[in-house]
Formats: sequence, C-alpha cells, structure tokens
Amino acid sequence: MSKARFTRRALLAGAGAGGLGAAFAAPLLGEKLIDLGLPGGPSLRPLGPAFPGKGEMIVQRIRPPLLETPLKALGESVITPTERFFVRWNWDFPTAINVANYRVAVGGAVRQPVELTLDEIVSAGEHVEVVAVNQCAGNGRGLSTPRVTGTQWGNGAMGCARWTGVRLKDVLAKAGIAPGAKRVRFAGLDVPPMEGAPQFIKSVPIDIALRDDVLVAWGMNGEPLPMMHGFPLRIVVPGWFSTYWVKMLATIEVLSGEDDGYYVAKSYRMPAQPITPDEKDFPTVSITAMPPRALITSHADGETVRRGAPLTLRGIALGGDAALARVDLVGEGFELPCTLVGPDEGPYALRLWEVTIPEGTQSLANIGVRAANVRGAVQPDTLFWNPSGYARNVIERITLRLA
Ligand SMILES: Nc1nc2c(c(=O)[nH]1)N[C@H]1C(S)=C(S)[C@@H](COP(=O)(O)O)O[C@H]1N2
Ligand SMILES: [Mo]
Repeated sequence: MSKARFTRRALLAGAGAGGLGAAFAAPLLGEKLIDLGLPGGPSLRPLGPAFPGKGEMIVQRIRPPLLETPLKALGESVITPTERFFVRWNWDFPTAINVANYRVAVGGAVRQPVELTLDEIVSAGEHVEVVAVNQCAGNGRGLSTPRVTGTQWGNGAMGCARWTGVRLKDVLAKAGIAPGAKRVRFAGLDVPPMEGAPQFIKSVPIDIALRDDVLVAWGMNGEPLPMMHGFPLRIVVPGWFSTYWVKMLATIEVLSGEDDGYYVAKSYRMPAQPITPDEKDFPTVSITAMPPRALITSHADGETVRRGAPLTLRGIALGGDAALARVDLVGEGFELPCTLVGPDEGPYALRLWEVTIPEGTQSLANIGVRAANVRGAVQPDTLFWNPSGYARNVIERITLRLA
C-alpha cells in the first residue's frame, strides 16, 4: 500500500472543491490534464494525487469521489494496485467508522434476525480469496455516440483486485434463510443527503447469493479495505458488474419477493433488445453479468509508431462471467491472434495479452482487440447503444500513425 499523499495542493483542492464538478476541479487541482478522447463533449480531466491513499488518478468528481484509472496504469499488471484503483460512490459516505460499534444486520425472510459484529463475520466461515475484476456498469459510457447522461467515464472505471472474505452464504446461515427466499438485498452506511432521494441499495437473486465465490469481503490486495473501497466490509460478486458490490455493508436482507427498490427496479437497467436512440418505451432488463472485453493499453489513439518496424501491442482483457478464451487483434483486412501473457489468476481476473504486428504494409487504421470467453460470448463490432451507456463491450478501435 502506498503512503497517503497529503500534498498541500491536494488538501486545498479537496477542501475547496467539495461538491463541485470536474470543470471546477481542474484549475484547483493544478496543471496536469488528461484527454479521455470523449466524443461530443468536454474531454479533458484533471489528473492528480487528489486523495489520501491514491496515486495519480483521473478526477471525474471530487465529492462524492469518482476517480478513474488511466488506461496505461491498468495495463501494467493483472492486479491493479489499490492506490490506482478506480473509486465510485453514488452518495457521500462516512469518513470514520467505529469498528467496536459496527454491526451488520441480517434480516428479512430469515428464521432469526441477527446483528453481527465484525469479529462474528470474520469467523462465520472459511476464509476465501478470489481475484476478480470490479467494473462499473457505466465503464466507457463517455465514449457513447450519441452522448448519454451519467458520469462520462473513459474505459478506466475498472480494476482487478485480490478480495478476501467469507462466503455470503455462511453469513446468511447465521440467520437461516426462510423457505421461499427470492433475493438478497444489501445496503451500505452511505445515505443520500436530501430527503426523498433513494438510498443505494442493491439485491441479487438467491442462487447468485448462495454461490461459493460470492463474498462478504474485508481484504483488498492483502490489506483491509480502504474507506473509499468500502471499509470494513463489502459484497464481492465475481463476474457481475460492481453495482452489486455494495460497500460499507450495513444490512443484508433476504427478500421473499421481487425487489421494487429504485436501484433495481428503475435504475441500472438496459433495453432488453437493441434500440435506436430515438426510441422511448421499451422493455428493460437489469444489468447483471459482465460480457468479455479487451483493451489496448500500450498505445493511445493517434500515437505515432516507427514505420517499417515490427510493432508490439499490449493490453488487458477479461472474460466477464466466464474465463477468457482468446483475444484477437482485428484490423482493416487482417486478424492476428494475441498471446495471453503473465499470471492466470482465475476466470474472473484480468489477463494481459500481447501481439506483434510484423513489419509490412498492413494498415494501422482502426485496429482493435476482440475478446471471447469460454462460454462463446464474443465482443461485437457495433455498439449496443443504450440511454445510460451500460455494459459497453463494443470492440474499441484506435488508429496509429506511421513516421
Ligand atoms: N455502499 C455503496 N456501495 C457501492 C456504491 C455506492 O454508491 N455505495 N457504488 C457501487 C458502484 S456503482 C460501483 S461502480 C462500485 C465501485 O467500487 P470501488 O469504488 O471500490 O471501485 O461500488 C459499488 N458499491
Ligand atoms: Mo458503477
């Protein structure tokens, strides 16, 4: 873990810019900006060590924090260092937690509601470790055309960490699930500041909740979860978008019916079938499991490379809710298989890949990488446009210049 970087400038920025958006944060944070290449809107963001415990991050918003990982940093390792891991909160969260008083209430459709201390959770069952990608459902949303509403993320609202915890099912067993349970719902300690706004509460179907790899986790990359990542406990649902990975866990509620809460029934949904941007009334489904994705991290769109020399590209890929099967480089009129390199940390982890384009006449216009998983899901060549820009997994293409 890195040392917290309390630079005077960062502290001043944090104090002065509370509640202001990225446009205001830029001059406060200083001179360093990054261009996210977002079509149809402002594309520059401040880049800086704006928060304690965080290294250089793309500052999308200061309060509540939305911090994005620069793509180049994501490509450096299978495990994203915690100090570079993206951060997303819907509402402000407590900045101090008294572990002695902390309890997780397990209730709803259970035999016996219980309030568990941190110690009781830690000793609820076998300790399990899983390496898994945590990806915001809105990752890459800012690249949508036409533009959509919501945080204008580039592709850095994701990271891969080693999570440690106990199985959610072992925690549920402390209360005993009543017959007929349908879903399990989680709420955190963060609450909306204004009346009438919905609390961030999410639920998963009971069969997902009982999976052996779904955790109540306290560890991230071998350290206790930092506050920004949900100290002291968060839910981990490998293979599913991180909207379900509720942080600063406060309650676990077993539901015997459907979840009609705002963040399940109304939000985090996408069209059931492809639509056109002018369509209004269409059936929707909840965002759930992640599809495969691959990204080039060694080169950015528009970069110049040497003419007449072999070119090695590198990047990251994930299989989504199933292991990665392959990654292919796709260009105009050619395809090349990429080699998976580096450690294989299991089906839900990031993988690193590389590919060398031999010297020659092949065009470096519109090159991209296409991931496929073992279940046969393959990245598509056209964007599944949806009004919230969810679950983006279109092949991302860049053009390199020869000089
Ligand atoms: N309690 C709580 N948990 C939460 C959220 C939140 O706002 N509050 N946001 C979710 C969303 S939308 C995302 S993308 C992830 C981000 O996880 P991270 O900040 O650890 O990267 O947390 C999820 N868990
Ligand atoms: Mo998210």
